[in-house]
Amino acid sequence: MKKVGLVMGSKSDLPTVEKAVEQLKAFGVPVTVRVLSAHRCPDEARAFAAAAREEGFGVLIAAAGMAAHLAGALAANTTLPVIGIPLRAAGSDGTDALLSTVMMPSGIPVATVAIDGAKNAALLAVEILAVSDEALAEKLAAFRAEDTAKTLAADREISAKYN
Ligand code: RP5
Repeated sequence: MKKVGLVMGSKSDLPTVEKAVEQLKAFGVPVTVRVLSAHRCPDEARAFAAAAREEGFGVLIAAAGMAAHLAGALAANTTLPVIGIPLRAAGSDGTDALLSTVMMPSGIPVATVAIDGAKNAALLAVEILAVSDEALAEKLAAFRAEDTAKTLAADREISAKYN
């Protein structure tokens, strides 16, 4: 199976990014986790993205806060799909990172999830890999069915209490 490369701009991003790592591991998807900043170590970030396809990655996820150029900088150096997670950061509600991540110029796409949307980033990465992996697609279907069952159980509980 292709690997997911999960890159964060700073170690301070880890508490949010860990949710994506956990979700990928729950699906049995191999993940490599790195700290690579578009601003503080641009050469290393570029090299990681440029070598990613050859090294067996199928999708990259980039999480960054503030002037969040990481996802775009990785996307500029690979034709693998790149998913951006804009993050809240100290003194920022995340809207700066959201716009920095989502507003890519034409030709270099970044699939951007919600602010702090680490779980959805992982699920989107799994969906991309599942396009060519039937076993993974079956796991996704089971995950959705479980989610539906939980919501309907909550509906029964709330309906019994209030209706
Ligand atoms: C971004 O700046 C990082 O992704 C992080 O969200 C933010 C702050 O980084 P630190 O100053 O905490 O290292 O590049």
